[in-house]
Amino acid sequence: MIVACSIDRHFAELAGVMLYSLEKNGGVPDAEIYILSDGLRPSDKAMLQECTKRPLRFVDVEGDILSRISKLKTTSYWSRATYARLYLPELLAGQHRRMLYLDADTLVKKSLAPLFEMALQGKAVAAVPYDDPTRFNLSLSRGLAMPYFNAGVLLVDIDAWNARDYTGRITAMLKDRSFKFLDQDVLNVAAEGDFVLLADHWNARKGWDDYSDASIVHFIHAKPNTEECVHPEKATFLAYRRHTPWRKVRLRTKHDRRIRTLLLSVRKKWQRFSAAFRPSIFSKAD
Ligand SMILES: [Mn+2]
Repeated sequence: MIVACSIDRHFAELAGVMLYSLEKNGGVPDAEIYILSDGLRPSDKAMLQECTKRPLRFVDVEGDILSRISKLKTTSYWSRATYARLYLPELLAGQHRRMLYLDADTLVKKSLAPLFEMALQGKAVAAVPYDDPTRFNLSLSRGLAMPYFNAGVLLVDIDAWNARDYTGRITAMLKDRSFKFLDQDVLNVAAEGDFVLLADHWNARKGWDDYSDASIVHFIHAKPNTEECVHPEKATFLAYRRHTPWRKVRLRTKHDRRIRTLLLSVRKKWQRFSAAFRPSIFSKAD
């Protein structure tokens, strides 16, 4: 079995703390850990490795995957790495039976063993649904009561995923139409009627009175490595963070975030600019 995560440099710190929590509380010492890396530097990888005893398996986003995702829409919070994870089951085909995908902004609080033992009834995906799926279904123009899941904790039967060509269908859909919640929307549409509903404690997002009931905490809004975050589980995050190489790094501020958004928009403009000129260079050679 596999636990996987997909990140760029910006999420390395969160992923590091998540990996520490997985080692400490996850109760699945035999699980192999895969990190899909979009531009991580050797120093980032070394720091991530310090968070866990298990050897991390890094898969760099390059070549075929990169060419498939580089044209898809990204934003400051939906990076290429969020798409790259949709390709993991293809990459891991034939090697493993089941994959638990965890967002970097999660913390493992209890044993994950039940997720690897539960029956998936032949379905490709299991995830925690939203209590009220209305707003998501509205933008997807489909039945308002249809179950809609959060994709930050995703249990995947790798063979079933590949047998139904989820990756291929998802890539085609992302090219064909636009989605408000991008990769999460597209996963929900691809998995319509084909997923198992997990109990809330596997992806405890908000509205919990007592997080001691949660098996996996998911920081969906302010991230716990920021000053503005007031999440009740931020203290747990900071306690775990002290066991990682990020222990001395200061928490991020709103100012840091504004700078990052600005840099991303400059980079995007540059990418668009250079992409506009590239075809003319190659067409001469044809
Ligand atoms: Mn998340």
